[in-house]
Amino acid sequence: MFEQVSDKLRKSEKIVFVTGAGISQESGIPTFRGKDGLWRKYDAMQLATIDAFYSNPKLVWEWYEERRRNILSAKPNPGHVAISELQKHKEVHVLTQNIDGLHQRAGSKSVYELHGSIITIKCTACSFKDKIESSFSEIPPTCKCGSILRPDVVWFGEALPQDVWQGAIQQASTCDTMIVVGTSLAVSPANLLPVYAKQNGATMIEVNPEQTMMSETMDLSLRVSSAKALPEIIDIVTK
Ligand code: BJW
Ligand code: ZN
Repeated sequence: MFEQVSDKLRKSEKIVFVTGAGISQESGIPTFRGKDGLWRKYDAMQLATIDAFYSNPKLVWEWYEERRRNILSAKPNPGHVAISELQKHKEVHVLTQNIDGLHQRAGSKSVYELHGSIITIKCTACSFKDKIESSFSEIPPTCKCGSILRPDVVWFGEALPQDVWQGAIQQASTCDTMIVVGTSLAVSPANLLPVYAKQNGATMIEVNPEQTMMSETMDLSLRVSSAKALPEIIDIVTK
């Protein structure tokens, strides 16, 4: 099985990664649903919905500011770096649910941020959008138009940015191999991306120490951490 999949991987021209919080876990960024996951400690409905934001913007902003500090002090790990190395050999696209920007910092060029970015802010009323350059003098920060600013992330009940989502479907539907890394696939619609790839006959590989709801449809499941597995996968491709 492993040899068969390795051979298909070597022959693949276009490889698409779907990544989640698990790939950044070894950079010191907590996951959501794992043992030390954020949703074990915090209530998602009080922090990651627009209603929660409007009812207590200060609380939500403080939570994102703390996470942003942690993310900015984190570094890409060998898993992120391996994916960017693969670009030298194959057409590679990364469809990520992460908001941490670590794929880009590792050098990946084609990254689709399905759930937005913690490094960007947007206005709740006008079209203002910008990167956060420094810390805010007051929390919650306000826009020049007088309305409240929010992190440019996708909360529960909100649509994904449509251009990003359409691009991600296109890449997933046309890849030879899809490698699903560090995601529980518990959240829709991102968890449909492996379905699009499978429908197109792609070779499916999963990198996750735990089983997921798509495990049974995978050609190969590697039950190891991504910082360990991804450099080995790159070795196979370039051998
Ligand atoms: C390792 C590892 C290592 C560990 N190496 N692996 C009922 C009520 C209300 C809504 C819904 C409902 N049913 C369904 C919905 C829809 C909802 C949803 O899916 N909810 C489910 C939870 C039930 N989805 C939405 O609301 C989405 N929007 C939507 O559907 O819009 C419809 C719409 C259309 C048109 C108009 C309007 C609306 C939006 C989803 C937004 C998700 N947002 C969050 C937070 C925001 C960003 C942030 O603050 O960070 O995104 S939630 C959180 O989950 C975050 C993540 O991106 C996302 C996915 O999590 P991920 O990455 O899979 O992490 P984990 O922790 O779940 O898994 C980590 C994995 O790593 C584990 O498997 C580990 O084993 C593994 N691992 N160490 C490799 N070293
Ligand atoms: Zn504004």
